[in-house]
Amino acid sequence: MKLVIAIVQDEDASRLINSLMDEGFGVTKLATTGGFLKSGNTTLLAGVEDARLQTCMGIIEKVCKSRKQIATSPITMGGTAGMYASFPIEVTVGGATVFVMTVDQFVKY
Ligand code: 2BA
Repeated sequence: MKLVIAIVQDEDASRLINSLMDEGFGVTKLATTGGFLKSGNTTLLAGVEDARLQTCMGIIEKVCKSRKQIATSPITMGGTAGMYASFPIEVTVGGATVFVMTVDQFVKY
């Protein structure tokens, strides 16, 4: 069995959960925050039988879209004067950042 950890954009989360559950996958949703943009994203946990891993990955790839976002990057100016300014940068986020881990044991009590 594998544990799929998928970090996705909030906009894609509901559709992805519905698509996975329609195919019989169990899913847990976590509200998370990206370290770079400091904005909300969604992390899904799914325990998946090895034989169904590619089906799960295919659904994630199909549903999750990449999007451009504007982030603000701080820069220091003026050396010892210690002035700070920020400028906007465009980053492409997603579709999905996915980790696949091997599960040693899966138990439901
Ligand atoms: P964030 O950390 O908020 O990053 C959002 C997007 O900002 C990233 O999209 C990437 O395009 C850009 N970015 C991140 N760090 C950067 C940097 N140091 N300089 C310039 N641009 C940078 P994605 O790569 O698609 O990542 C989306 C979200 O997935 C991330 O949100 C983070 O929550 C998670 N993530 C990505 N890589 C990860 C990793 N190696 N481990 C854990 N979480 C990860």
